[in-house]
Order: sequence, then structure tokens, then C-alpha cells
Amino acid sequence: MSYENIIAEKKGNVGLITLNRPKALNALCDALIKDIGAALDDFESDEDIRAIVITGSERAFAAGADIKEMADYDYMDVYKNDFITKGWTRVASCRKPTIAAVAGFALGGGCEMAMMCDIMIAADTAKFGQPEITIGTIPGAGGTQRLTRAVGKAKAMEMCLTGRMMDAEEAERAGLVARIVPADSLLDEAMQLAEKIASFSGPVSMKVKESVNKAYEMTLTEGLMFERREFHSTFALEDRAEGMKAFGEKRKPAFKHR
Ligand code: CO8
Repeated sequence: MSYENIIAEKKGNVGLITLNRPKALNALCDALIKDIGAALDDFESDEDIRAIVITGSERAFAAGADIKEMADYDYMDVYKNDFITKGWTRVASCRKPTIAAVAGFALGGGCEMAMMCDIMIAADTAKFGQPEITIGTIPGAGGTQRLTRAVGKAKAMEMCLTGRMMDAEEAERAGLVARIVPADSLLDEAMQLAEKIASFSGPVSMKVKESVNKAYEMTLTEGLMFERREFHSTFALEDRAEGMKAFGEKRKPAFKHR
């Protein structure tokens, strides 16, 4: 399928979304958010796709929500439409594993979208920030919440209150990104990671994702119980039987994703 603001491609068992509004540093306008939603719907319903990579350009993953589009909205415009929560939460609600491959600016809604992904890989050029305060507003898609959980209160508070950007090294030290790679190998590294995930059982990786994400929502006791029940449920999968049998037979498992 072709889109106006993104490029969506199926590469084997991986879905690749490239944000593509270079003139606006991939600012996340309403139409782009809708394009991402449609591409994710397509990837989610495609049985062959088992991991998704979202990336931007060398200069910017995304420089935030589209400020020019938002500039004339009033309170009732954003409140009535719940400014535009449905589209913005689509990345977070994706059930298949997602990887954000970030080079250049990931600011405001761009940083928030990257944080909605399950794993973030940063190019050495990446810069993360929540600069909303500099334009008279606050983060609205997780910047005060996911950033705080990822890097702790002190850094999150400093970034949201001053708009200061974090470079890739600081982001890795703080736990925001899984690892840093040279900018020219960012996409290759992200695709290799996605292919690795896609080589395992699809339903099992979905269960891993759901269980890890519950750690943010539940008490330890509830989370451990959720995990245990999900673990039990893998014993209903053909892939669990195949995985353990293959181990005993010293061969690679042939997962059927069921
Ligand atoms: N929105 C619209 N256009 C943008 C944006 C943006 N966020 N960022 C950059 N652009 C445009 C610029 O206007 C410029 O366009 P033009 O050439 O037509 O003037 C073009 O992209 C290139 O940008 P610059 O010339 O500014 O490039 P620089 O290299 O000088 O600077 C920066 C790069 C530092 C990234 C700078 O562009 C900048 O500060 N951008 C804005 C960053 C920002 O404030 N982001 C936060 C936006 S608010 C937000 O994201 C809230 C999300 C809430 C979501 C809630 C949903 C429920």
C-alpha cells in the first residue's frame, strides 16, 4: 500500500515504516499519524509479519507533533476530539513487537512515539527531548509518563521543565535506548534485530511483549501471576512443543507460529 507521509514495506517477516516528511523533519501531522495507523493495521493483520521497525531520516526520527497544524487549535478543538488520541496511541497498542530506529532529532511527539515502541536503537547522532515547554505546552503522548519510567524522575523532570536534549550516549546510560550504533548502520542493525525476533514463534513474542508491558501497569504480585499464567498458556502452543522437542533432538526448531 502507498501512503503520502510514510513508506511502508514488507521485508520478509518484518514490516518497515519510514516516516517521510523530510521538509518538516518528519513532524507528525494528523495525516502522518493516520498513515502510521493504517500501516500498523496492515502489518498486524498480516500473518507473515512478526516484528515492525519504525524509523525516520538521518536528520530526524521526528521533530514532534506538527506545530504549524496545531497552532490555531483552541481548547474545544483538542478537547472535543481528544486531540487525536486514537491515532497517537496506535503505536503503543500494536500487539506485535516494535523497534524504533532513531537517528537525529526525536523531539516532543517524536520522542513519545519512539518510547511507545518496545525497543529503541539509537544512531550516535540521536537527540531526544521534550521541548513542549518552549512553545507553551506540555508533552501529551507520554513524555511525562514513559520518559519518567524509563530514565527516572530527576532527568525526566529536567528535560520536561527545560526542553534540554539528551544525546545518544546519555540516553543509553539512562536506560532510554537499548544500544547505540553508528548512524550508517542504524537500519541494518534494527532490521537484523527485527529479523531475529521474527525468527521465533510469533504468539510467544506477543506474550513476551504483553508480559513485560504489564510490569508498568501492575503490582509485582499481580505481574508475576500474569507472567505465570502466560507461561502456562505457552503449553497450549504447537511452537512450545516443537521448541522443546528440537532442543532434545539438537536441531533448530521449525516454528509454525501457532
Ligand atoms: N512542526 C512543524 N514543522 C516543523 C517542526 C514541527 N514540530 N519541526 C521542524 N519543522 C519544520 C521547520 O518549521 C522548518 O520548516 P521551514 O523550512 O518551512 O521553515 C523545517 O522543519 C526544518 O526545521 P528547522 O529549519 O527549524 O531546522 P533546524 O535544524 O534549524 O532545527 C529543530 C531543528 C531543533 C528540530 C527545530 O526544527 C525545532 O525546534 N523543531 C520543533 C521541535 C519541537 O518543539 N517539538 C515539539 C512539538 S510539540 C509536540 O510534539 C507535542 C506532542 C503532543 C502529542 C499529543 C497527542 C495526543
